[in-house]
Amino acid sequence: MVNESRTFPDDFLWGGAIAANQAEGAWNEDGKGVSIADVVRGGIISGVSDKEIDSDKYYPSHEAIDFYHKYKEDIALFKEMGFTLFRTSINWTRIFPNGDEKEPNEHGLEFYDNLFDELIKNGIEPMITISHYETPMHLVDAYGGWENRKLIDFFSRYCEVIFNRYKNKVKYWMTFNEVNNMHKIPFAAGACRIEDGPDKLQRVYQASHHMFVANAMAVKLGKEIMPENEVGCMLSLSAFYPNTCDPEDIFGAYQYRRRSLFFSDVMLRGKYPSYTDRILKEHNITIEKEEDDDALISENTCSFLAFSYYLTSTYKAGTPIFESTGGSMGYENPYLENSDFGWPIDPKGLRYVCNELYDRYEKPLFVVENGLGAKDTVSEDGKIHDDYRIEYVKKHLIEINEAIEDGCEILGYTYWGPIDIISAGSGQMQKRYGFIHVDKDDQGNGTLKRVKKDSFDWYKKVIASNGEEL
Ligand code: BGP
Repeated sequence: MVNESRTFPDDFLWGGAIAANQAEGAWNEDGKGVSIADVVRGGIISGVSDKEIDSDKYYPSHEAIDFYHKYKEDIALFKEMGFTLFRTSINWTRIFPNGDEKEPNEHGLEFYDNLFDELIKNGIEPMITISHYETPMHLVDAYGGWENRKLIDFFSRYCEVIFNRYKNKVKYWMTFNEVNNMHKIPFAAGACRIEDGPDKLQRVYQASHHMFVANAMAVKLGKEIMPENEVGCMLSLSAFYPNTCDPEDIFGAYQYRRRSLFFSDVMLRGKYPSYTDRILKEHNITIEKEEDDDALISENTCSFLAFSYYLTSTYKAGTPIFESTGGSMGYENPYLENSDFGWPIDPKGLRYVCNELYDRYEKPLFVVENGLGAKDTVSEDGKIHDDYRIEYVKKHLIEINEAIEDGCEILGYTYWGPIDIISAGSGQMQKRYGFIHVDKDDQGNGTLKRVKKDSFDWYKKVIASNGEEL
């Protein structure tokens, strides 16, 4: 049954989400250090990373859409759409350029003060990802990224500084963007150079453990410094379906799902789940822990679960579950259509995931990423008629509403990429998500001018009616 009288909770939060490295640019201004995203040609998710920055080469994060200088203009547009919340990340390297300094960079702190003040002045609450693929490069080179336990201290110091500074401006915080991507993209998610090979899983699980301890430290610091605020975790949680009703496919899909849910299990339930031991044993993994780690993790669980949802995949028996790096793109689903970029579009899957997660954790959910990356064209009238994007968002919002009716507590929705930004997967501009077009091409040429697409007015109407008019 589909609910006809759509109502969202009165306090449902509406907005958009970006990441600093995909939007800000100004990669070396005002004392900012080099982050992992800044050394990558192509996207941080799949691009080639350089050891040294080569001035002849194009690095998408270096200018991005220049949000660093244009944020006032962009926030005015977000306000016009009626955003009540805006998710972005603090770029770690603006605050601690190398990551291991004792004292933060005041210029970086000031930038985020100004950005948050501007949002708040316009009635928009900032929501912050503490680490969105922006670990300082120095922490990779000198320490090996999250494989090194020392990162827990550096991260904790960073959290301490930003919590103290912004506690009155930011209520919702998330520790690591898509932390479960440690398996798929360990460089982006965990700042470690782990290649496929016999020791891969050992290294992934050890680095993840350090991130779990760091996550718990962040929650602990959050409780001490800003008890009124919330620290959540963030995962990529597109669903996995069995490819057929063959029990091998069904149980395989279940296990594949656990590879991801393992992360939220630890951070929300506060302990390594019961299925961990067998995985560790079968893959010869030993996680080195310090004495207090387990207690810290159990006493400091996240208060909400934020996640990204774009697509669904299917699992076919025989696909390696733990050994492979990839795995987000499964087998084609004949019931679904694909986006311009080959991502299966599955609104119902979002209702499925919300229910799955709420059943499992009974903690508030936050849909902090969902959107359509498409090849937009500017029409002769100078406008962008993106009815396909409206269709995509509308269908997903209907399913969120259904999930709320099902009993799931969902705090809000931040559409991914309300303004065109560079793609994390490819580094390109042509994969556009925005309700606002930005004039820039894949080589970095363009005026950076902002133009409203048709979806802009549509989303404005949605927010104004609190989701009743879709
Ligand atoms: C998620 C990331 C984002 C983002 C989004 C869309 O994995 O958290 O940073 O960009 O995916 O991906 P893409 O930009 O590759 O289309």
